[in-house]
Amino acid sequence: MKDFAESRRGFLKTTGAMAGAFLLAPRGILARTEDPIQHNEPAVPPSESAAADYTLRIETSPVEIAPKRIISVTTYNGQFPGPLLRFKEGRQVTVDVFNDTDSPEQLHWHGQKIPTDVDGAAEEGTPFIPAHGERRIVFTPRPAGLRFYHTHNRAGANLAAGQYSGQVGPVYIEPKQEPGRYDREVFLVLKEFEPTFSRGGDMAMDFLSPATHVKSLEDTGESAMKASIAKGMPHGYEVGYGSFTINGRMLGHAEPIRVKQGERVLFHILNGSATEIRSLALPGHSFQVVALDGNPVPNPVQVPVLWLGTAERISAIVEMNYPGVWIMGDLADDDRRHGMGSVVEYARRAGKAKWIEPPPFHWDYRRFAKAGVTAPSPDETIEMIFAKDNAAEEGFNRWTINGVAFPMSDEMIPASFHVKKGKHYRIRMRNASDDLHPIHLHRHSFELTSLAGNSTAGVLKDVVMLGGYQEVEVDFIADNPGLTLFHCHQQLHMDYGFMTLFDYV
Ligand SMILES: [Cu+2]
Repeated sequence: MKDFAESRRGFLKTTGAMAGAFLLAPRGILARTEDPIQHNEPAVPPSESAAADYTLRIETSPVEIAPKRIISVTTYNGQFPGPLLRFKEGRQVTVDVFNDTDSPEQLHWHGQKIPTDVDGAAEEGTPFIPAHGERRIVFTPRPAGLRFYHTHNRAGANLAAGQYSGQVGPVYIEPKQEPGRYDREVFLVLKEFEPTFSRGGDMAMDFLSPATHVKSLEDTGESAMKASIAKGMPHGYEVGYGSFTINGRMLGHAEPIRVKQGERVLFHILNGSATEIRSLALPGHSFQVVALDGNPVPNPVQVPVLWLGTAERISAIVEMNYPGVWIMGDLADDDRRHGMGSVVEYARRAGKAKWIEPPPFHWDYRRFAKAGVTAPSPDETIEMIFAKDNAAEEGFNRWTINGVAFPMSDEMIPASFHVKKGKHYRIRMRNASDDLHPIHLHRHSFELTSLAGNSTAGVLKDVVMLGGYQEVEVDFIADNPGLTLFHCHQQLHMDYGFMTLFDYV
């Protein structure tokens, strides 16, 4: 926890952002090479021999998630989460990535508008970091805000691979101006470990609002499922977990987040899960949501509970005005009891941390949107329908976009959707399955423009939760040429077909 908390005031008092990154660099990051005095100078491309700004080493390491409870996972720099990387918007960085494992790896810079050769997705043509090899990655980070990095390998049936591993770390790209006034920042990475396969198991979904189902999608999905079950097929595999952590420690086994009354703490929260949706509440407190997926929201309102789909991020300010020792935890009792929480401890307060169930609350992205505004019409609307073939792929559900499952292949696959630079596109996504999908577009941000038939505007994201039998529309400007991956971020779904490519024509 210590590595991920820092004093904002202290930070501002030091010699600047780069010096801050140096002073606060968690274990495992090489010191930055620039002199902080130089940081107003234009970025100069480093020579091949110059030292990198950061070094990441992919390696299998023991991680102690609770005293004497040690798991072995693939990590960045032997730690979980991977080190917090602080970049400055628009200032070029060099990252050396060493792969000490036996498999080629991909390191994806989630949420950044960067070129395909560094984005970190083989499907877009990014070169692999070879097994026992290395790759130097040079790019100019943007946009500002909370991003992250993670492996983009397919896991398939291998629960030690892909994002089931410990290959997740936060990125913070310093904006020119921070949204909101706060005293300090705390980064939280939510992540489960010890995955196992199970059959069935229901995903929480009734938290999403609006809850309107599309009858035709429901009819399609339900009849496909009935036909499959009638043929004697079991439900497709799902994944469950043995342990739950925040910043790699189970609830009760980390240093508490120590706060003072009246302090305003800016939490940067990342759902680093491979497959799960997470929630978070802090008894007696509310969260003022200032950014979603790193992008400032038009309407930073207070909410009692946060919900995050896989790969979503929330930046929220909590005013510490309810002294005590509290569990900030997931609403799912079982997951919280198995570790999904952190203790928040006020100064001069002691005792056992308390959990209080928050009042019922629905998660609605529209709360944070521009009131009364509708997005302008796009140049083109791209229609997509998502469907599940129950247990169709060796017991796993196979997923399709417009009837096509993305092939599991090492070959480059041609793009299915084509865009022109500078044009404004709308993707109309219709979910003919009962599962919730955290849908992600690489290398672009999108604006939420319709949620379950209700128009909205002003919320910019790179992942959106699409509820079962619901429809969502997002708009994006084609402003970053090159192959662009679009997929469900649920590892089991993306690995079994739920993926497609855009190209620029
Ligand atoms: Cu999905």
